Formats: sequence, C-alpha cells, structure tokens
Amino acid sequence: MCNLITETILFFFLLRFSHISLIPYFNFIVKDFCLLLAAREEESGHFTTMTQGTATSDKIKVVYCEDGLLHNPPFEVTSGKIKPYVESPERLKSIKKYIDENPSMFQLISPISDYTLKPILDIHRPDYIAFLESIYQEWVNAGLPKDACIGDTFAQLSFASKLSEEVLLKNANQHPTGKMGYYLGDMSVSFMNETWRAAYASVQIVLTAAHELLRSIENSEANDKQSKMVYALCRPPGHHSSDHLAAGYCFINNAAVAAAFLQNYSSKDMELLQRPYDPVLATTTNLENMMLDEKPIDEKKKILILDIDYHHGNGTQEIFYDDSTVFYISIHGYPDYPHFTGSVDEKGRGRGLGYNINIPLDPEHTTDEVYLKHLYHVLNTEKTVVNFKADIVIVSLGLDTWFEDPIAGMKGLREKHTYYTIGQYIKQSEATFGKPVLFVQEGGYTYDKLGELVGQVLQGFACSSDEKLRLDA
Ligand code: Q9C
Ligand code: ZN
Repeated sequence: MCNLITETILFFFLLRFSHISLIPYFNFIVKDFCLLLAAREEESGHFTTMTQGTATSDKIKVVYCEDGLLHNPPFEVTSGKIKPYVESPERLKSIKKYIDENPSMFQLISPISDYTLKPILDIHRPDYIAFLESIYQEWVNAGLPKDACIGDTFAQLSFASKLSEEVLLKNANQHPTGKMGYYLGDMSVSFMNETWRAAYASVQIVLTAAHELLRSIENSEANDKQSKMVYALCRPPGHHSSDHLAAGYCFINNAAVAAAFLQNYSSKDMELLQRPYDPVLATTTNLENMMLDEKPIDEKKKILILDIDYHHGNGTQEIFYDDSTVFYISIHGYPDYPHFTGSVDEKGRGRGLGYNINIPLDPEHTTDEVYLKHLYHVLNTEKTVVNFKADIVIVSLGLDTWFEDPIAGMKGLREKHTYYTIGQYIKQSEATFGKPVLFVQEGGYTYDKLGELVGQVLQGFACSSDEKLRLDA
C-alpha cells in the first residue's frame, strides 16, 4: 500500500501550460449578466450594505463565514503516509474563538456579501471552476469511494509533451480520475460534497474584505492618518492554487482574486455585483456569460503581495509572473513543499521581470532574528520594492512558520512577539508605510496557537505607531 502511494507521489508534477489561449472561454455578454443580476436583486428586494459607524472604527475588522467549516475530508496522503487531513476546520474554529474572546479588539463582519463568480473568473479558468463544482458528484456517480475523492495519477509533462493542450484535456476529461490528475497538483487536495461551497465562501470572504477596505479608503478624510486594514478569515487557503490548479489544500487563490478585484473594479462596480451571500450563485451554468474586463495597465492600482506563509506561494507567483502591476514577495522555507518553485532565480518574466522576489530560508536554521532581518531588508532596502510605490498591500498570512508547526515551521522561530514585530514592520516599513493592508488567511497548523499568532500580527500592525521604522540594519 505504502509503496503504491510513494509511487504516485512521484507523479506530482503538473504541466504548466504557458501558451493556453483563454480567448475561447470568454465570449462575453457581461452586460446581460449584470442586468440579470440586477433584476434578480430587485425581485428579491433585499440588499444589505456592510458595517458602518464610527464608534467601532478603531477595531480590527474581521470578515468571517462559517461555511468555511464545511470542507472536512477524512484524510490526506503525505510522505507515504495516510493521515488525518491537516488543514482541518479546527483551524478556523481556533482563530474564530480568539476573535470572539477579544471583542474590544475585533469587529466581526458576518454575514458576508456575495460578488458572484465573475471576479473569480478574472483569475481562474472557467473549465477549472466547473470542475471544482462538479467533480465530487461525478466521482461518486462513477462508483468511486465517497470518502476518498483524491487524485492518484497526475498530468506530468513527460506523459504528453508532444500533445496539444486540447488533446490532453480531451483525454483527461474521459474519466474523473483523469480530470483530477489534470487539475490537481498533489494528494493534499481531496473533495467532499461541500468542498466547492466552502471554497466559494472563502473567496467571497476575501471579496467582502476587499470591498470593505476600498470603502474605508474612499471614506477617509485627506488628513485621516488612521491606517486601513481588514482581515479576511479565509478557509480553505489559496496561495498554492493557480488558474487551473488545486494544490496544497488550496482550491481558489483568494489573495490573487482579491488583487484583481481591487485592480479592475471601482467601488461602484463592486456595489453593482454585491448581494447577500448565496451559495446558489456558485453554480456554474452561466459561466460563458461572464467576461473578463480588465482595466488598461496604466489605470490599474499597484498591488504588493507579501506572502509570509511558511510555504512558497507557487500559485500566486504563477498567476502574476508576467505582470508588472502586482509585485509578489515570498519568504518561505526552502527546500520544502511545493518543491518545484521558490528559488531566488524566479524574478518574473517579460513585463513582470523584476516584480517577483523569493526569499528562501533554511527551515533548520532560521531564527526569529534571521527571519525579521530578511523581512526588514526586503521592505526597506530593496529598491525595486520601495520604488514600486504600491497602492494597496495584500498579506498572505500563514502562521506555519511557527517552530511547533506539525508539517512546516522554521525550527528557530520561537518567539510569539516575532509575529507582533512582523505586523509592526508591515506598518512601518518604507515600502508599505501608510498603505491600506488586506490580510488574507493562508496556512498554519498548530490549531491551539493560531488565534494568538494571528492576533499578534494584526495587533502589531494596528497598535504600532504611525512612524517609519528606524533600524540599524
Ligand atoms: N510533508 C498551506 O500551508 N503537504 N499549504 C506538505 C509536508 C502540503 C501547505 C507535506 C502542504 C500544503 C496553505
Ligand atoms: Zn503553508
């Protein structure tokens, strides 16, 4: 049994199709779609705007939805072992408990709003979204085991390097296991009946948070120095997912969808899409009617994504690799999962060259001090990052750098206060000073510590003074 599993793990490598034409997917009638939604809205007659009020404006806004708990697969396969699914609903419960226990610090935004599938399709391929929605039922209908919807044969490049993508996809589509192998990167993503619904809720959480952040930017007075921040308590996480890939517990790249949402949509556009959260909107029957309406490059807001999850965010890097309007920085354990990315050599490509920075750190020897030194350096003395002059910062917030993490962890990162300092650095560094920040929950698996660690980062940001950092680096 274990040998078989070890063998299948050897097929983890997914094809990266750099020359896919997305054009056939986007034959758009977006206006019709918006009109349709608007009509539905009038019919239903209920439309909520989110939180207002100044009394709570000094609290940290947390966007949460309990549908994130619905994804709960029984097991995963890691390093030749079958073990309970590490990315468990316990993670969400732990963080939510901490939020609930500190009501003077946090303001909960729940229920969330729903922005439909449209912003998701600005990042992910429609065929991939349709796959996420339907695969579990197809798997079960094919007579495969209900409690183990998991990939075992992966679309590795050398299977079919001479075939066109069309032929490969046509072959893969013949069987649920083929589809799984085409769209999955590893055996840490498994599906159950409610997986798509949880992933849909997770991305609507980040969209709700992005909208809230934009609103607080636009509503603030010119002299209002109060820093803008919102925390999206997402589950499942997102940074290993790319346009047609689920991997590393991730299905939808929440941070990437939020980045494109903030770039391509005005607050008016967001309001037009906004409606009460409704998982029924997650059905993909109308996919063809939704278009990608990107802004011209010079009109886009510049987004800096700072990924401090222990793992390299291969999905986010891949999505924005050619893009000069989204700067991706990742500090991560290396060598480790996801194994095929994360080196300093990956600097971006074409227009995006110079807008991707990887900081691989040795998991065995990285201490609190070393970690903070690297973070300080990239945010203060790295010219390209400072000169980028981001409009908005998105933090992919993983807590799996903590030394006790069961699947990750920097062995020398042992001080809780380091997480406070991380928040402080994000507030006070040259490249991020004065910028609105969207914190997006990624990984972290020490269930009982997560709330506290998240709290440290958020408070480090919220409670540190509005002064630039001065350190003798
Ligand atoms: N022995 C996130 O933190 N399995 N994903 C690793 C290590 C996958 C982590 C196996 C880890 C994915 C969001
Ligand atoms: Zn991680």
